[in-house]
Amino acid sequence: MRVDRSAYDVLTEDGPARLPALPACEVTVGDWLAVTDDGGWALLPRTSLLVRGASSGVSRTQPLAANVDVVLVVASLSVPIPVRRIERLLTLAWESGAAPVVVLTKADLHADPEAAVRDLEPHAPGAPLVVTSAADGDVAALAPYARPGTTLVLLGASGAGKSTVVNALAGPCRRRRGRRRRP
Ligand SMILES: Nc1nc2c(ncn2[C@@H]2O[C@H](COP(=O)(O)OP(=O)(O)OP(=O)(O)O)[C@@H](O)[C@H]2O)c(=O)[nH]1
Ligand SMILES: [Mg+2]
Repeated sequence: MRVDRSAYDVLTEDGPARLPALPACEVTVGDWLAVTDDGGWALLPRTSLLVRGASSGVSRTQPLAANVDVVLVVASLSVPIPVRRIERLLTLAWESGAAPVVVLTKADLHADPEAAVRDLEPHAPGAPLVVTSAADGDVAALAPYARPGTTLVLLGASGAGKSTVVNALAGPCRRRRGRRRRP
């Protein structure tokens, strides 16, 4: 769940635990570890790995998240669309092994969201483009990409609307779980 220099916060069947970090081992958020009762652990194979800096040619790359199924590249329709940033994040997502989806938020603040989609389409080949207005909780267009058991990561500039999308997606899940719980 969280990686510090000296320790990892992990979630086990018995609840949260803290494991000592090993210097040479690049564990990251989303990794699955096989853990023994005495605190030993081993890193399990990954299905995907998001890495910062992989395609920009910098010498030191930094793992961001592992085992992600879908990367939501989030941008706001309330400001000019950051096309180059979206292209960069799409590259990062494709290289990770996860499936990218472009999410254009704040449709309520844009006169013609469909025109914005048409303009962006040539810059996002192979990635679905989804328009949302998450402030009023309307993220229905994301339902095909946020099925139960799917792990999502959201990338995008500060203020793009990532947390608002997460809250809109998580709200109904929390209510469903609550109803199922037994006394
Ligand atoms: N009108 C409108 N406002 C929105 C929408 N989505 C988000 N906002 C507003 O935009 C602001 C930024 O949204 P956040 O969800 O906090 O953005 P963020 O991407 O999580 O930003 P950081 O956490 O700083 O990276 C907040 O004031 C939201 O209420 C939307 O669909 N429509
Ligand atoms: Mg946020």
